[in-house]
Amino acid sequence: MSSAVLSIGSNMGDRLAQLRSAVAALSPYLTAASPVFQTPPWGPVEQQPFLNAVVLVADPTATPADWLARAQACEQAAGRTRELRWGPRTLDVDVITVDDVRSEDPELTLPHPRAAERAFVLVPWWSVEPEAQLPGRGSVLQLMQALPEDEVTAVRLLPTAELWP
Ligand code: A4P
Ligand code: MG
Repeated sequence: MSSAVLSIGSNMGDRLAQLRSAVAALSPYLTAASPVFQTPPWGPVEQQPFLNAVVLVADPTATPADWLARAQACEQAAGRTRELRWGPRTLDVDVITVDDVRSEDPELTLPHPRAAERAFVLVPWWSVEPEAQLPGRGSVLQLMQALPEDEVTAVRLLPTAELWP
């Protein structure tokens, strides 16, 4: 069995519709989806707030490369163009983990190298899987508690925006 954790985010256009498009495309593999959170932009680029969520997916035959290809297919379907690193995007789908796989490959680094520092990944992930572990880094709850409190509280639940079922 191959199980993956994917982070989905959008800060351009109809953000919620784009998250829903990713969930629809991944629905054959979906086992759970977090609520939607509004999150301040992370990183050096000044830009609009994001909507973020985390989805759990499983497929007995999928390789890590298959999950990356499926993530990128979702981005392309949402009209994603790659202009600026860390810049605004209609849809970003990052592979956070695939089982316990560890990889330094720049094409697919696992776990995602910045996941442990990102409240916009950890808070939604913890909310859908409270016992989750980030391979090599420990529990998602502890990683979340290690972040500055204001970064965690800035990740705001959008109560009316269910993604799934
Ligand atoms: N790549 C390597 N490992 C992975 C992985 N685990 N998952 C490679 C996905 N891709 C991986 O990614 C660049 C290359 O990374 C790909 O070719 C892939 O082979 P990209 O998605 O094309 O470029 P990017 O998204 O601009 O860069 P990067 O480094 O992925 O940025 P991030 O980390 O995705 O950050 N703030 C909030 N609040 N919420 C957000 O969702 N997102 C970003 C983007 C910045 N700030 C944000 C958010
Ligand atoms: Mg990305």
